[in-house]
Amino acid sequence: MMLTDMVKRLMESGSVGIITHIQPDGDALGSASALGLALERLGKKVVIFKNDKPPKKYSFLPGAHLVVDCKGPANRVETLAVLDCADLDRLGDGIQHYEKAGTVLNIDHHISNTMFGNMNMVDTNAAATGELVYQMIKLMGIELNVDIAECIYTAIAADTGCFKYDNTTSVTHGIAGELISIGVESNRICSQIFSLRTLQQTKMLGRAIDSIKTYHCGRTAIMTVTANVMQETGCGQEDLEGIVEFARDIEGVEVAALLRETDGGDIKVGLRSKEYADTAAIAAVFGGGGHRKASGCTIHAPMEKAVTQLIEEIRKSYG
Ligand SMILES: [Mn+2]
Repeated sequence: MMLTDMVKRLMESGSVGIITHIQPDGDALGSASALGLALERLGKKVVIFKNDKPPKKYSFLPGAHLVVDCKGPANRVETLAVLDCADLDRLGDGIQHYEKAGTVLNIDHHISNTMFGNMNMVDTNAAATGELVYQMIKLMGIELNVDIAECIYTAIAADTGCFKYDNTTSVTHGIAGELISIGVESNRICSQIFSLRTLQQTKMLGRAIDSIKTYHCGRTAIMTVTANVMQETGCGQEDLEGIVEFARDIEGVEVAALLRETDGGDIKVGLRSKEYADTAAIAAVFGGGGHRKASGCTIHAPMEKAVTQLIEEIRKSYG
């Protein structure tokens, strides 16, 4: 499938719905807003179906006037663009719009995508779905304005860790360069989505860093956060985003993990590696998964036992 065919389909559609995955991230939200604003400029009737509450740090994104709750009534749209969503489970309550839609366009960059669309464009070389949306908007012949550029920039910056992760290519930088020349303030967006923390989140970061223990001659770093600490700091799960990277970034560390005790007593684990270790394989032992350098799983055991089990699997992964 070519993006040109998808763009042709969108140009022929009077009404277009846009939806992304549950627990939306910057790529999902930025891509949806960018495509929505572009289609609006073409005179299309556009709605963005909001799936879950977006993280507050993305509330600056333009295009809020297009957003409706995905739990609302499913009015049939001629074409539904599903963005950054690997499979239908990830649509949550949005599945009703998928079932009612005329043509479904599946636009994504996850290797695990199940090709659920009538038209599928899954490009695993794209650093972000935002790169694909950028290309689509170009094919529509729309001149980018600052609002659309900001959405695309946010999408790409979010999925590349502000151009640090190894999915970042010369294409990524090329697009980013053009967006900056249009007027995107790169420093403001990158600070907003990666550095900005509430006081509570900063206190939590302190507690998590304080908990770090290293194993395997310093190659493994483990952070633990108990349900008690969550309560004391007043933090929720979303407040822990990115914290594990402080453990990974320690000199000499290859694998880092953050273990969080849930109210139910299970342990949620986030794993990161620096260069070579396959954290997806480690997570898979516990029924989880993800990417090579970033993955997650749940361990059904008390904290101490979970740590013991996890460091044993991490040790095995060093061979
Ligand atoms: Mn993405």
